[in-house]
Amino acid sequence: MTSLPEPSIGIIMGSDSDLPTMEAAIVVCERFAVPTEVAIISAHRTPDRMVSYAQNAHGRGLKVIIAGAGGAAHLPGMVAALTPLPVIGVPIPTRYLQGVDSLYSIVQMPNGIPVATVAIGNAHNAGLLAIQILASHQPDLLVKVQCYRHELTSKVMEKQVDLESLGYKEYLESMERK
Ligand code: RP5
Repeated sequence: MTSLPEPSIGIIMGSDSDLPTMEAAIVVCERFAVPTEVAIISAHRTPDRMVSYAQNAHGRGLKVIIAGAGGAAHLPGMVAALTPLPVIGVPIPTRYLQGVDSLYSIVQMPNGIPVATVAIGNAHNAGLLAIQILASHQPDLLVKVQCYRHELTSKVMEKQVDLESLGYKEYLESMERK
């Protein structure tokens, strides 16, 4: 019998309505073949579940927690208060305040209990940061991160070549067609 790999990264969110935003973090972890677990955990609607998850996370082998929440967005900060693991907060865009509320709530942590906060809606960067935290002590993963950075550089340089050959007007038109 083959057992599933133990998850290293916990990706949690306050509601299933956060999943479309948080999907980008899951996709990044899949790209780097790092096992994750995904869970809906609400600081307000399932407070006992949040406490239990956060307190047991390191004992279960998780290394990093990514927590997305919108509005009052207490989940990342409360989880950070309950676990010694690094917590990365993703401010979820909201209907009326566009996620500025989520951002301010998540980023304003008191001394002693940090949450590494990414830009509003940028679960992709949260996934990458979690991968980089793991990679700091996993040489194979560090090489993958370096390859990813090379890919980013190559893409920019390809664009530069196109910009120079097409001129900016045609380049803009080609962007609009994409
Ligand atoms: C927060 O409230 C969740 O993280 C979500 O972003 C927001 C709205 O939740 P739903 O009403 O869509 O379940 O706790």
